[in-house]
Amino acid sequence: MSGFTINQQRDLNGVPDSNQGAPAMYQVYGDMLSGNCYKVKMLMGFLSIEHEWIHVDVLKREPRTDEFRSMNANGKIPVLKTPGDQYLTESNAILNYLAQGTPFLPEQRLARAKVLQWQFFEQYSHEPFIAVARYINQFLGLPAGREAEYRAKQTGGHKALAIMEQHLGQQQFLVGNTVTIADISLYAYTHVADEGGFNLEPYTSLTSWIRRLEQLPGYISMDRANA
Ligand SMILES: N[C@@H](CCC(=O)N[C@@H](CS)C(=O)NCC(=O)O)C(=O)O
Repeated sequence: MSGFTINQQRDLNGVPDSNQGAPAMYQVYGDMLSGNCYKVKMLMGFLSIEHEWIHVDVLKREPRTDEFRSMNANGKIPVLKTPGDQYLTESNAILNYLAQGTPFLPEQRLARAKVLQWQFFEQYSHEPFIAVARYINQFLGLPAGREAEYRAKQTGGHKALAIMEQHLGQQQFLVGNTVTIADISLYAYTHVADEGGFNLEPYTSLTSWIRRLEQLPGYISMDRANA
């Protein structure tokens, strides 16, 4: 018999830890312009999780205020406040927390590890290129002082897109043939990669996957008006 017992019933404050019948509402601090925040909204849409969205303007640098840092010392959105008044940061950690016990997070060990594999890929090999190029181009207006940085992001971004394209040529979703939070993590910045100067047209399997996700029931598009 294993020496491990895992209590999945209560959170760190002893509050029942489940998406079903939670007594209080989740609160999300975020900005829909941010792909990292949008990931959380997208999953909540698919799972019909009731929540309050508290807009924190990323372009006005609101996450950097002392008040905000009392919730996330790292000064970044998204932040999830749980019904037990715990603050959870890091978009992919939030997705794992919310998806627990749902089809968006497989229980089987290897499948679950593959979800994490893609989420770590997203944070290290995808987002730092595609999201940053998008930010420089779309939100800063490609200032001359950051043009070299913007150009340098293109190679890494295309490398990440090519890896996804190759994989999605073989299967419908990133992990197996049903949608998981790995797809949500990668969809967030991929579907707006053109705003970072990445032409997605040559990536035909990738663009089919994008359309496939957009047809799922509960899909919410990335728009501040949808927060
Ligand atoms: N690894 C973090 C990254 C979070 C992050 O970089 N958030 C950005 C918006 S996408 C932010 O809050 N930036 C505010 C700032 O740096 O002033 C996650 O996945 O949640």
